[in-house]
Amino acid sequence: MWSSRPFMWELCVFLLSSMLLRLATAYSKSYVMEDYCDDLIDLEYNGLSMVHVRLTELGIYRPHMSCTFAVRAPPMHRLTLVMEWIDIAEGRFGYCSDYLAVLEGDLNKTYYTDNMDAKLCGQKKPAAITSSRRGLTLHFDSNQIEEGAGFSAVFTSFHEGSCQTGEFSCENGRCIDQRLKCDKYDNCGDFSDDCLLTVGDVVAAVIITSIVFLLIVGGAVLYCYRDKIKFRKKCPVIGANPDGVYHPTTEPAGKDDGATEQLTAV
Ligand SMILES: [Ca+2]
Repeated sequence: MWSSRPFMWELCVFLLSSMLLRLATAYSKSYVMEDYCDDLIDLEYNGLSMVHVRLTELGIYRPHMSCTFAVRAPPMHRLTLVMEWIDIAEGRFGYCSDYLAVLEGDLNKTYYTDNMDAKLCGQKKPAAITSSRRGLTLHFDSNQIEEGAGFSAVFTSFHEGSCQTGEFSCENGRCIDQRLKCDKYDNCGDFSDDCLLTVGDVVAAVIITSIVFLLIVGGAVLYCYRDKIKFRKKCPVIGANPDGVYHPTTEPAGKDDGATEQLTAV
């Protein structure tokens, strides 16, 4: 039991340092779209493999909003766009009063393609969207009538062919950054990089288990120590007085005095 403690400690240190290293080398970044209107996020320039974007941090988006946000993948790469959730006000008769448009290309040259819905609204998530080139652009527009919460989406850079070291091979044949595996986001577009537990979940579980283990061991040590003290009190050392304190044996006070008296009489 005691010999497992160093191992647990080393495992905790390893997992924590791995987690800190992952955090130190950022490969993903979150953006609030309304703070980056008309901006282009170049993944290669920023050293990113994934971009998480949310329309607004508020509970509801602003009326009369018009905002464009673009992402560009590194050379020889394309983009997967996965909508996490969407809540955009629908008009009557299936007409989108507010809408999100997903367009091919970056800010300078955008266009609709057949594999994308022209305008997204309502609360139904579309299937994963794949760019045919390096760029994808989001354009959001709202009127003054009614608003929703907006949307949250994930852009992921990928390439096809042979995956290199440090890349994860998706079941759909795409290669993505290995670090995107088990990060709770569907980066492959087919969920094949998903896991039941994320890296953060595993680290948290190990830390909690270690704390519980140390508490149990510490409690057991304290319990035994307390029992040891009780035992000593119940079973005093042989030769000790009932008060538990040992006193050196001394002759009765009057014995020496009597001997002295006899010698004096002689
Ligand atoms: Ca993922």
